[in-house]
Amino acid sequence: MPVGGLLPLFSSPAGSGLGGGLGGGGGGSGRKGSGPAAFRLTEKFVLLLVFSAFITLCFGAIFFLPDSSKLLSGVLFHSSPALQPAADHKPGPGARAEDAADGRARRVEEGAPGDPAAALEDNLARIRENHERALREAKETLQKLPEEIQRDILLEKEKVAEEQRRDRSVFRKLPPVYLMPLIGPVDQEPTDAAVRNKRAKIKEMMKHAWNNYKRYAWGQNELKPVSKEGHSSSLFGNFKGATIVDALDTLFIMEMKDEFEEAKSWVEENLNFDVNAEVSVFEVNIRFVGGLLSAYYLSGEEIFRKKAVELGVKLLPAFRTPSGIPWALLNIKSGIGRNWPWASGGSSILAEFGTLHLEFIHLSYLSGNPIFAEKVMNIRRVLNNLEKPQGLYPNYLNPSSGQWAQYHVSVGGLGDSFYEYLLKSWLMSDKTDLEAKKMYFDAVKAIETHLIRKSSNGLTYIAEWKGGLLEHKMGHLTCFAGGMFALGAHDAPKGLTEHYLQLGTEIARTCHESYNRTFMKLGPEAFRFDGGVEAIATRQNEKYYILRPEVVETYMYMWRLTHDPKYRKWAWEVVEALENHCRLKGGYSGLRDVYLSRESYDDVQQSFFLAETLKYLYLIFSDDDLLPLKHWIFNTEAHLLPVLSNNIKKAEVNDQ
Ligand code: DMJ
Repeated sequence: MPVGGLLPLFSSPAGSGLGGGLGGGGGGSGRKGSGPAAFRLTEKFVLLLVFSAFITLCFGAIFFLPDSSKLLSGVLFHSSPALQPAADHKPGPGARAEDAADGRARRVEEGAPGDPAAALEDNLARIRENHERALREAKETLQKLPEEIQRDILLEKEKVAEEQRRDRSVFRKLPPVYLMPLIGPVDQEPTDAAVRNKRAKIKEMMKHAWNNYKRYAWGQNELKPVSKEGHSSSLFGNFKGATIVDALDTLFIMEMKDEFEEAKSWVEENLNFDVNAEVSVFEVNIRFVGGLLSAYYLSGEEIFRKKAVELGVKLLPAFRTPSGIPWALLNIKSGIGRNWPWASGGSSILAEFGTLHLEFIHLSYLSGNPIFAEKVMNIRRVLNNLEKPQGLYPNYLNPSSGQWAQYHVSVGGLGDSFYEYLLKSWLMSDKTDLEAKKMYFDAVKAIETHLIRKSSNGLTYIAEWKGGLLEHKMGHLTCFAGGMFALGAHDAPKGLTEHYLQLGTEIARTCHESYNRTFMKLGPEAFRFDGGVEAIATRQNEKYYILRPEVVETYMYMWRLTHDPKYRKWAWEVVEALENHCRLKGGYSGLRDVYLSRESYDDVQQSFFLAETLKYLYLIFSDDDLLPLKHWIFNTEAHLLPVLSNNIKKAEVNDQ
């Protein structure tokens, strides 16, 4: 209720979201006007709406301003006489913005907007505007008769169902598609025996992870290696087989042919999207759509294309918002979407709606239907039309108003893969998508100015920007950015190629340090550069490691682009640490605290461990002719998509 209850206050599709649910639950038209029982039900509905509006009014500010204390402290902070430029940054007690309210000496980050009061005023204006709109919509709904509300609900449901029927029929028959001759999906063994052995070891790790999943959790989403049973996170709703779909291309590349065949058979016989499931659009896109597309391009097996397009069609109703910015969550059966309730008053998240582009362009290419590309090009148009604070992209966007919500900026969680997809859109288009290129380099320039800092001992890190103040923390997720900077370096604006390669090198080093400064030699979820520490997690809830790939991802790009042997050395350290601390008889597990000398397991073998971590490690110990970067793009889940040279024209977007 708290989630759905807030939704009608935003827009008509959202209103239909709750309405659809209630209508269905209440028995729909069967009970309409059939007596006092039905009247009580609609009465309840009206009460629910009033209650929702009340809750929103009372608690809206909490959603919109979870960091309001920091903004306020920013105001005090700004008036402090003890301001110093960022270049003098010396982490230590007192460097944190939270302390500003205590009246101790503080500093404002150079390049942050000079006026936090204005930022606060902006945020408040946005809140006011959103609340007023919410109230207006609630009032309009309340003025309707109960029968009218029910009729609207039914009409909306029918409309969604009709659209879904139409979409499905369009895609039933897929056109012939020209598959480019693939370069490098399989390769020769490395000639150097030591490298060959290391690569063989990583393949053995994949076998261990796969065999245990097969033995204890076959068909489920993920494996619990301690309990030796299946695990499913709510991200996938009732979808099944996340590990199978995520692992397909790694199995192919490692030439695990029998395993690839059994995975393919499972997809043919069991992968079913006709379920009543509320899923994360982003997760399903990067893991399921991405995994199926990649398997199709590598193997040429038609079943993977068919399933990818079928799933893509199922995701289309997520875009039914006033701005076309998709919902984060979608009920695949009803086509009704909503956003995470914790996301700045029900906003959509940059890293989620900004991480659909690569897969959707390929869906249009493979289906011959431009609709997918149109959806993601519209996202880009909305973003391009918005003013960006200091050239930065905030993490939250209201899909009803098409305006930014909170001013939080991050290259880690909530923002990360949006930047990655800008660069990769440019590369995947065979360098014809100049708009993506410009957006990427403009964004990186702003990030460098406002978020990237150097610690007093010379470690470069990417901080988080909150309404103009910096939080000197870097997430494990942010570590992918080293590889991204290096990958984009070649096409950087004049004179900046070396600079971006260097930036990639420095981020890789910082992330290596975050691993090296732990007992387990595996990095924490987030590490800080304040309170006298550098690259160390200081909060208990940031000390875990869940088999994430971002650090080895950066090593992979750095290795390919520089061939500096230290990246193979560092990658091997990760292999040893995984073997020493995460490997169990029943598979691989994440760790609750990487600073302890004794393992405490989280009991989850994440599907991305097979899709990404092991794939990147394997590539580091392979020759460059296995999947050359010139011809292949890795989606954010490390699934492979070929560069669409001239063929992209066949799926060209009608970008009205
Ligand atoms: C993966 O699912 C993807 O890499 C995503 O972009 C971010 N998080 C996980 C792995 O950490």
